[in-house]
Amino acid sequence: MTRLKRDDVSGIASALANYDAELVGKTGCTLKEIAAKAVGWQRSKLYDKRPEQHRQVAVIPMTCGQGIIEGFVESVACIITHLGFKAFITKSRDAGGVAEAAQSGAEILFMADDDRFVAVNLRTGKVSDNGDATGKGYVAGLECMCGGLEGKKVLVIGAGPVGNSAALALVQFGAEVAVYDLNLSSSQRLSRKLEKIGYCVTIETDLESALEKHCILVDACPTDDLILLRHITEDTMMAAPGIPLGVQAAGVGQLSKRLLHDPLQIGVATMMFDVL
Ligand code: 2YG
Repeated sequence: MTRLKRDDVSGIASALANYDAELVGKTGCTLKEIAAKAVGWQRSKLYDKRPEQHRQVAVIPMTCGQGIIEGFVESVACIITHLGFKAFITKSRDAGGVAEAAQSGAEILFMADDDRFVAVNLRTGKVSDNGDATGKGYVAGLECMCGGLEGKKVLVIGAGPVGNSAALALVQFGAEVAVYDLNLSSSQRLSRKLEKIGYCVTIETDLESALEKHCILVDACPTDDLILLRHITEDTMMAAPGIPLGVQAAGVGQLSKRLLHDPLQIGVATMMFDVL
């Protein structure tokens, strides 16, 4: 589980409108449309039934473990507000923040300690975990960017919570999925899990050869400089939820509009729709 740093989140709030415009340029969809698609909303539902504005969303700072990340709750609240919901940051932290949120009539809570980042719907009991939401949110964005994934070969790099969620979303979009993880047993666990629900996932044991065979990539691992310039062709499309970004700097320019990567936006937006 990668822990964000202050610098990872410091620019999110001020650049959100530009980020969304960039998303539309890459995928044809807004952040809201990608998040809604990730949780199975038809586009019409998004525009027919505007998400109730009165839904109060409380974002609660948590001081446990390694403590507060400066700018984290502010970024989360800003992303939620950008989607059209009413979000506020509780004055109190930890249990006091939960109590303040409940007493102020908040229906949805967002909070993160060092192990879990969750959204909770107090009314329905629905919970969304950031890892799960990030995986399916990025795949929804990739599906828009690729103009569909039916029958396309996609390589998932990293079989952690994000990679598992991404692999499931990919097979549900009809993609042919392969997975690579440094730890073979993680790949085997992912493959067995999807096999149980009727999907076949190829296990790649060598990253170099896997990258030669795939041009649509989901980088769901916390390793930088994994994807080098020589791995990138004009057909490469990449969804990169992993932090830090796994693409070598020169490769980022090469990929330009065919790379999805952000520290929080897609994951938080998907969590919001996941608990509605
Ligand atoms: O309330 C706070 O400011 C802190 N307790 C937040 C701590 C968050 C720790 N977790 C992470 O930094 C990441 N797992 C968040 C999600 C990264 C996006 N994939």
